[in-house]
Amino acid sequence: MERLGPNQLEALRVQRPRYHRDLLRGGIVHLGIGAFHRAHQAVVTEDAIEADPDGHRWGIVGVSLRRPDTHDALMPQGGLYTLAIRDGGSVDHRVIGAVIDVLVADHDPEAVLERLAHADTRIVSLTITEKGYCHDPATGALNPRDAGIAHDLSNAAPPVTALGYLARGLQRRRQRGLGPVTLLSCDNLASNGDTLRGVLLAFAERVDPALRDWIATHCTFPNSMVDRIVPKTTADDVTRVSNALGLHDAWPVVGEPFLQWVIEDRFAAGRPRWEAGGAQFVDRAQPFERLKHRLVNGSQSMMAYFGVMAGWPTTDRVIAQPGLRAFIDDAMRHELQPTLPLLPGLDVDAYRESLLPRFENPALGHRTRQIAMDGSQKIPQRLLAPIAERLARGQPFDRLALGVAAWIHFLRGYDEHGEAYPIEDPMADLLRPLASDVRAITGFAPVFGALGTSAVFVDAVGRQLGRLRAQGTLVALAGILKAP
Ligand code: CS2
Repeated sequence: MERLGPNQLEALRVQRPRYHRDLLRGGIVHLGIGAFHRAHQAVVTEDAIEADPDGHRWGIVGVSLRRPDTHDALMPQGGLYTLAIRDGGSVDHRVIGAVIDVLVADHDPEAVLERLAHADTRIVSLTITEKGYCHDPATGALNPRDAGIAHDLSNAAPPVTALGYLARGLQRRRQRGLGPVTLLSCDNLASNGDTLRGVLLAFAERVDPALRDWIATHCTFPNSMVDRIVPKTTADDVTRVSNALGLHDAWPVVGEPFLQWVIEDRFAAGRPRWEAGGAQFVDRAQPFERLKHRLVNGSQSMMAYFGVMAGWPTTDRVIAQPGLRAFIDDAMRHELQPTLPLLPGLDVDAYRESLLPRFENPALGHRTRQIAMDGSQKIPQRLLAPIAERLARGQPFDRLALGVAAWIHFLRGYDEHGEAYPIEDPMADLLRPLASDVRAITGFAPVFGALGTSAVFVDAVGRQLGRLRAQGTLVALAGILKAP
């Protein structure tokens, strides 16, 4: 089968770029060009380029820190790839053209630094996953003990962390007298822009206080909420998409129809007309972040740990269990939704009701093991923050405590059928030895913070963990459904 590439665009029978790709310039540098970026921000950018006569300024230069796989798959295709939107039995294909180059920092660090310091670059966006911020998950502050940060602060070249690249790239911009840039985090962190600003300024301060001040004055860090379920692309997806296209696409992306992007409109050097692709601009994104991190991601994490332990490999299989569906619905309705701030103009009940159908989309195959990764970085904003708020108000939180207990249970490394799985988490080595003792693990401050000192919290999690261990997931869930 012939390979997808710029020469085939005219003949494609699916939606394809409706603009002159050769005019595109790299206004955006995106760190962490994984499937999520390619199915979310890049698609909204594609719409913006098409809608704006001046849109060619917003081509995307993607950067992978270490892995060459996206570069190796996309560059022989001239940056083109297919987005397959799957909803139950229906599928819709679109070839996206917004990515003009992919750099691999490990192979060519100089090219990445030069791109950050390029006059065309106006936005540096990030999907580097939660752990990429090298922060203390409980507080959001930079963790100077992180091995990558310690390496990058020691001036050893080249950098190994995203923060190291950002600081060095911005240092070059400053030295060259280049204009400001916007640093746009698109990761699922609480106040993601503020968190990025905090860790980057703390890092830059240690490099050179004048650099810190330059960044604080010249760069903006809008908070944003991003949402689209994008499972890891499988070999089967590659075959199915290539067959549908009639051309071999080495690395398409697969996603659900739903897409949401809520961004604070604070851009230092302009931005694409992302509204054309459905992005929503607001003064404050944090209320939307909370809505999403708690209802969508909090539910997903709970489903993931129950699913891995009980042997349900995908979220649609989890939600197909009657007890599970009722549990997630109850947890959202009674324990998560009541913690949300006011969201003027949003029907939160309708939003919540739309989530179960998204989780049970059978065409996605969203793997519970994928979501279960990096729990130490996810649990704080997804489950612990709402628990802390309920605890402060004297409200019950047994369902969320069961969710946290399921994560701790998962850390033992084998499921209820005895099958072992790897714990993929940057804090795995620290957490695993603590996981057998609820007091020890909840005392682990980088994840639990002050919540770990609450006897009410520790007892509640301990009770649910005891039930999971003694009775298994299904019985423990049935028990909590009967609780008042
Ligand atoms: C998931 C998210 O893997 C995970 O942690 O919870 O990737 C989730 O699917 C997205 O945030 C949905 O927008």
